[in-house]
Amino acid sequence: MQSQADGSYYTFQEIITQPPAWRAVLQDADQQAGALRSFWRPEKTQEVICIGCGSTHYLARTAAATFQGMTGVSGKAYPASELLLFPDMVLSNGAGRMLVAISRSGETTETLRAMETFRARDSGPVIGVVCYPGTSLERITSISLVAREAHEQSVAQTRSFTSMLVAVQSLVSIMAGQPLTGRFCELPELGAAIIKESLDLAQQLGGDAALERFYFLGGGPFYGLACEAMLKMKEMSLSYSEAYHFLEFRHGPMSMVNRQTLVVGLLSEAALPHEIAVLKDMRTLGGRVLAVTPVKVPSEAADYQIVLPKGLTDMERGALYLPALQLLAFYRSLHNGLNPDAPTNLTAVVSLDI
Ligand code: F1P
Repeated sequence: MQSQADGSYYTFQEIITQPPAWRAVLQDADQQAGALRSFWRPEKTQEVICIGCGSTHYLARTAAATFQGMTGVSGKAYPASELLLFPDMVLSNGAGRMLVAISRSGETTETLRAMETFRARDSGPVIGVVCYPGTSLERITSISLVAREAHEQSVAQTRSFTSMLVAVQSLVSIMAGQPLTGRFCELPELGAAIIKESLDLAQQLGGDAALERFYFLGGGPFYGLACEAMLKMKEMSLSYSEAYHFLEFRHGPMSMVNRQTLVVGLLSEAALPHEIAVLKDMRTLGGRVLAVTPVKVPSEAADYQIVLPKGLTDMERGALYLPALQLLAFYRSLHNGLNPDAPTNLTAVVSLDI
């Protein structure tokens, strides 16, 4: 059972109020659909480059996979600093690029300078995804999606991350010529139900003193989300946590699996049997397994499972994986005697003199 004290943390409040922020994003994206579409010229666009820093770099990874998966146009993701410091490694010769710059604050120096680097070399559109209106980022973009209800007091991104994810998915749907209708638009209701369902399990595992290591596995559009879940665990709770692609985990990292390990699988529909096989192997090695999954998996593959609602594609379901994993990090932070609202050594925005 949750205690009243949980609700006194900004982080907890931001995690549980994600669904209304997603609803606002869906409404705004729908209103901007015509304008957003006017920047999409598939016949002229050879590549979509997605950038961000930290959490938003991981979001960029999911964004790039989603762009390519839904439009067929090449999607690549980089930390903003790579575009800034190694532009020749990021921008190949030839025209036809679009840049998607993602930043909660819209003020992270590396992201702004990287956008200027792109602008100086390429005439393609620059699309911004951000949580505050009127930022420095917006001034460099051709058009921006603002997740206006997703701003946060906390340093660690939770509500902002999933809201910008929904913004990116809306953007890709619009550009792929798919109207924002159907099950995708029910994400807010589905998310509220998942948060309610997963609270107790997240609290139980977050507070489990027998667990010492956390591994997050995901592939395709879910690799970026696995990285984000890993980062939440580190930032909030200073715990040992890593993220891998599912099948990569067998190539070395699984030597770390023991009885003190929780392996969290973010399962896809596309690769489900292969991912289930990895989880079974990890249980055989003595690890404990939490599966966040689009369909129920056999009990040999998972000690715990959060089964996500049906009717969404791998490209649409992403936001539903994260609330339980954010809560896991929140409760691990409390278990470790830390303040989840004030992660060690971190500030909300990294401003550099460059
Ligand atoms: C991104 C960032 C992350 C970091 C932390 C605070 O800023 O600095 O790198 O992990 O969560 O935010 P932004 O460009 O998205 O505002």
